[in-house]
Amino acid sequence: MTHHRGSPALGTMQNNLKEHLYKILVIGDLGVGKTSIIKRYVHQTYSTNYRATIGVDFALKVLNWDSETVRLQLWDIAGQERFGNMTRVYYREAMGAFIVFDSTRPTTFEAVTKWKEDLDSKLTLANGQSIATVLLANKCDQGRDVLNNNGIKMEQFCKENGFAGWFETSAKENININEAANFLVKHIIASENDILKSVVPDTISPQLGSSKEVSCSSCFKS
Ligand SMILES: Nc1nc2c(ncn2[C@@H]2O[C@H](COP(=O)(O)OP(=O)(O)O)[C@@H](O)[C@H]2O)c(=O)[nH]1
Ligand SMILES: [Mg+2]
Repeated sequence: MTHHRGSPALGTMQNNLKEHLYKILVIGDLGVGKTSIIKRYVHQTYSTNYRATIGVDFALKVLNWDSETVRLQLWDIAGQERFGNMTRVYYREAMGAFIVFDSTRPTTFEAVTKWKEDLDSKLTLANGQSIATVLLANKCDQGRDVLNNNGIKMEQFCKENGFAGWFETSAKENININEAANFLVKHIIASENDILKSVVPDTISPQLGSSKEVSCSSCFKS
């Protein structure tokens, strides 16, 4: 039986270039520079007074990544920082996060673990891992009291608390923001590959009598 079908719509044809869209959360205490970092990264601007609009704000950054396109959807928060936590709905489907503190204000560093715990308790990847998270010590142009005085080795702190790494940044002087973002994207892509590996085994061996069906096996039924 043959169906006569019209030619496939050109618009539905896939090109070879892969596109990635990643939701990235930017969290941390009030005034640490979350909005400033996003504005610097996405719009190349800096201002000393961003009005705290209540709610959630988005900014989109497009990167060329090894001949592929990576779109980063950066989620800013405003007005909810004082609660020190966010709803699951806000975190949903994020693939990466920046947790920001102000390197001149110790209390904002103390809040970092609280933010990390909130994030990890409400969001995990399909393989049960937490999402790629990078710690930012912002306002490094103003000083690094927190880093100098608390006696904590940051590498150690990152390891113990599940951060992929950390950067000293300045939204004001444009220091390390692109570097931190590239680092995060690298880790997001790695975690995405991990998920794919855990979902699609390298070799598909039929298991007789297995009650567990690999959901994809139906693709191979004739
Ligand atoms: N010196 C300095 N000030 C900054 C930096 N980033 C942000 N700020 C200032 O810190 C204040 C709070 O920044 P904002 O982005 O609104 O913080 P948010 O509440 O985390 O979004 C503003 O006055 C910013 O101009 C930075 O890298 N260096
Ligand atoms: Mg803000």
